[in-house]
Amino acid sequence: MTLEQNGSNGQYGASQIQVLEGLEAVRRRPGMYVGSTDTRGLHHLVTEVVDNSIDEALAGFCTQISVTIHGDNSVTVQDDGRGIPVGYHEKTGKDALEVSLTMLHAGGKFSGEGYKVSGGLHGVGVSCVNALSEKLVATVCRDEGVYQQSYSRGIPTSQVEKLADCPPDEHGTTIWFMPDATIFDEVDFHFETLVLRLRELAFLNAGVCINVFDERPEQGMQKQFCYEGGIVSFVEHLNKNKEALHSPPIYIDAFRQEEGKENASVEVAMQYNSGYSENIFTYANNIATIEGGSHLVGFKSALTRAMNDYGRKYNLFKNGDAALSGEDIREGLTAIVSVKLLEPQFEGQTKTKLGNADIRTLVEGAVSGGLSAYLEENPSIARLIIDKCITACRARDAARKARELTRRKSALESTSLPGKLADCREKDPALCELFIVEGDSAGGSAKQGRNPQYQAILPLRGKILNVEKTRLDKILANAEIKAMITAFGAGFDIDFDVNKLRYHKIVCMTDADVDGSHIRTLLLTFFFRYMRPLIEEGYVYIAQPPLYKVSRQKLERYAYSDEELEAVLNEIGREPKPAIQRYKGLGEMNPEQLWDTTMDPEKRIMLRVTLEDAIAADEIFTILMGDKVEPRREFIEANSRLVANLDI
Ligand code: 0RA
Repeated sequence: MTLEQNGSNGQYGASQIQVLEGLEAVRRRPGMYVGSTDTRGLHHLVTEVVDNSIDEALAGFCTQISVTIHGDNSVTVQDDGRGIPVGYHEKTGKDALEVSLTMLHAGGKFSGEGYKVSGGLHGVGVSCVNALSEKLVATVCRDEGVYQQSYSRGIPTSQVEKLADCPPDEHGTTIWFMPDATIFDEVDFHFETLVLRLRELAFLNAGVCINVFDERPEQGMQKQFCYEGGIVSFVEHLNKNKEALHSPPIYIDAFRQEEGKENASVEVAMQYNSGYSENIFTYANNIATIEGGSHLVGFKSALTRAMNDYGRKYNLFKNGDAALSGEDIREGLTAIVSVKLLEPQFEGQTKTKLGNADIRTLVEGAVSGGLSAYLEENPSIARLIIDKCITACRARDAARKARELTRRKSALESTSLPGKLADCREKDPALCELFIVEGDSAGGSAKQGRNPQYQAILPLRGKILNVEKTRLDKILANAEIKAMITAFGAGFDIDFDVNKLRYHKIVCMTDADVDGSHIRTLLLTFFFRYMRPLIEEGYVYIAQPPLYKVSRQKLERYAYSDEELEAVLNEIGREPKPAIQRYKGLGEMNPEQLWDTTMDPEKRIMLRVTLEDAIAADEIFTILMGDKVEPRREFIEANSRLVANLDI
């Protein structure tokens, strides 16, 4: 290292040693500063810089941020904030820009004033990004000049130079950097990863516009995120595939002041939908607090209290002293709780639980007051919501009773097997197979065609319930569902115990047509939502009945696809005109044929259902079986190949 490289004034003084020690610490233990050196840590570099721009926005000086991934995998973050200060810095004798980019925690510490709440997960500032970049160039437009300085691995490679005049109305900071490939395991940026985080930031900071560009030739993507509605838009976005009960979402905000200065704020947006799941996301200083914490506790208790107070005040509960539980009140609720505070304490296993106790009081007060006022001002919406909560409460009660009933039933197992079930003689589950058959007539064929030693048959009448659109109590009241639960013998939902399963092969045997594939999806949805271990353990199969029978005199052949039909015809010859029968349903096969083609372990083809990615599967089932038609259509158009292979 040469002296020229060491600083703008060429002095190797105390502050310079401090800088080198700081940068060295970051480079030696990058995980401490950006979390990790894998792809997460890499993307953290971008958000670290963007967080600084967001701080400018929160301070009221920045409205536009753009992030560009260049063709060489370097990144530029540009904003129209005040610009990192430039000029002689007394304490260090260096340029303030150099100090910001090379000294740890130098970020916003200049002014001491202002309300710096962001600063990212680790709050380490741009200097860490600099230390972990092979090259970085900072360009600032302020005080009528465009200033620039370059660095390599955190060490300046140029002086701060004035490049041009900065037009009077312009200001801002541009950071270009190339991540250090000797530090990160992987230096490829993923557009989608950045998009998710940047969209979240745009939602959390109303009015800040974030543009994302991907200049890499094979990508060529551009997105803009700009939400005047902030977290209200966020909630609308989360509910977009659901049916909202009221519009717009409820919005509440409040802040706390001490000695005339704001030191904490809370914003809440919430909207009920017709579904049954609870979706509450909380943030502290723009960081997702996945483990919850004081703000979440404050929100939940205020919500429960405000709803119960309102219901009691207007006599909406049948039983005068009835109270709704928090769970009932949160059914079908989508909410964002976002707090900003001066010194957040992050606790918990992954440091994503907000610890600051005083924030609970702030959130609780704001939500209590804000929600009560909203309910008073919007009586018809209030009634709609309370009604939904009461229904949830009754359904929960009914589900509890139904659950107890199935619990008791499964204790009596053998005597309570469904009447429609033709069970097998074998008792070892590992050897037993259960065929779930569409329709009573196919059920009849299967019962006659099976090997009763180890094959059981359960016929289902018509379409089964779509559990995605049905509440627990109704699901448990459904005859076909009840028959499956008792036949399987392993319970249901939270009581499901795969060790009690009576068959290690559960085979969905449906017609090879659209209805059949719909019924199969309904069955898989039910297993996925309420008996997931069944799929995880690989106990679920899909039978493959043939599509065609080709016969010529005594010769009989089956084909399971159009390609196979061609092959069969080529093989046996088309000339003496073989008869081709297209099976429209299992019911068209006689017992012997069904055994031969679909059930005989020696000859049959069965597909085992596997679970590659539970989150993706969750999304797919929501889209395929949920309420909204449009996302389903879009999904099927975009993934028609994937849907065809869904169960393979
Ligand atoms: C220190 C002080 C001030 C702003 C910034 C840093 C700042 C840093 C970054 C990083 C990316 N964009 C940024 N924009 C600003 C306050 C400046 C003042 O008081 O004028």
